[in-house]
Amino acid sequence: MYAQMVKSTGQGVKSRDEMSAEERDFQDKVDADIRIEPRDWMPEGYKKTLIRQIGQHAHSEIVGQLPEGNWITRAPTLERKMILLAKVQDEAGHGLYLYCAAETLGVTRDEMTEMLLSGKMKYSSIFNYPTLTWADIGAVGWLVDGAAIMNQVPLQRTSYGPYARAMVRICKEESFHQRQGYDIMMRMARGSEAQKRMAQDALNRFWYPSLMMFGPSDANSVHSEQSMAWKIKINTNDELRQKFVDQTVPQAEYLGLSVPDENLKWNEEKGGYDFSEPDWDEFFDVLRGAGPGNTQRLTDRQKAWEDGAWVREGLMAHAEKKAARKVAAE
Ligand code: FAQ
Repeated sequence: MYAQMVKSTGQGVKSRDEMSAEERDFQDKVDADIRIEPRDWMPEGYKKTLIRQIGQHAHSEIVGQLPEGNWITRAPTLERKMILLAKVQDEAGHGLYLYCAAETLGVTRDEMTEMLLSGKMKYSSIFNYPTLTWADIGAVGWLVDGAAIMNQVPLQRTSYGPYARAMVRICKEESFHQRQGYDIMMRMARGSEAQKRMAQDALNRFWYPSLMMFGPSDANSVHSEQSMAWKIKINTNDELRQKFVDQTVPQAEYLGLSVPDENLKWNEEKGGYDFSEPDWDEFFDVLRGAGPGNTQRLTDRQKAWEDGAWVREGLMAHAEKKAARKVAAE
């Protein structure tokens, strides 16, 4: 049933006159910042958009474990290994809170996983880029978690209660993730010449993919207008991208690294940096499945899903047996 639900909802926002009485009441609640809870009436489009966004977000957390998990066995010290292990486990937890939040909307985790594996649901473009060196783990924490926080802090005020509540804890943990990444970068940037080169190379490769995390430019965003009217999104993609650049450039300067953008320049008038757009053709290629790591990521998720089948079957058999015993006892 979910297959038909994932279709884009970007058909423009209804005016008040076009809304039904139920839709108007719903919009009034959203406008008054009253949280929408699972049992409340909600428009089908609101539900679909939430399932798409929360599901995609959950998949991103789970797939996002792969590029970092790859480095657990190669972390340079025991302390770094423990920190990275904790971070990767946190990402699994984030995926679970988010799957649970999506399940309150009537979709199951199994359905969402099958949609991911068949390519009908997405995960964040960023996780299709490889982590080639230890400095990349620093760059992922600093830039990728930094971008994730920039996007997720406002989502703590999103209109759907279970999603907003999941975000509170996720944001706290993401702050630790960002900090540990910056700490790795600081150590490398102040290390040997070779370490500094690795740090700069990681920044060069992760800068533009991190900017892509915020989604296409506002002019090409299909869902923003409606999602913002429903307060599923609080800011536009370009607003958050600008905030991220403004926050991150001074951090790069403090590290003594240079952002790979010749057009980067402080703009006094707008009170923010002018910067180059990412290569949007590359972004859409990655979304279509042609990024450097798409095939590997989905192959890994497919294998994990198949390897875990016996656990799911065992749990189902146990639940069925328990239910049958209960019926027999009644
Ligand atoms: N990647 O109309 P819009 C993390 C798609 S969590 C892939 O602007 P929307 C933690 C979009 O789905 C990172 N697809 O879409 C971590 C739509 O296609 P559709 C994930 C993308 O939804 C750190 C189409 O393009 N965070 O990193 C992307 O209004 C380290 C048109 O775009 C979230 O998911 C993309 N980057 O805005 C874990 C946050 N951007 O679905 C491990 C919640 C756009 O119609 C290690 N999500 N698309 O086929 C959001 O805030 C929004 O969904 C946006 C996109 C802002 C991502």
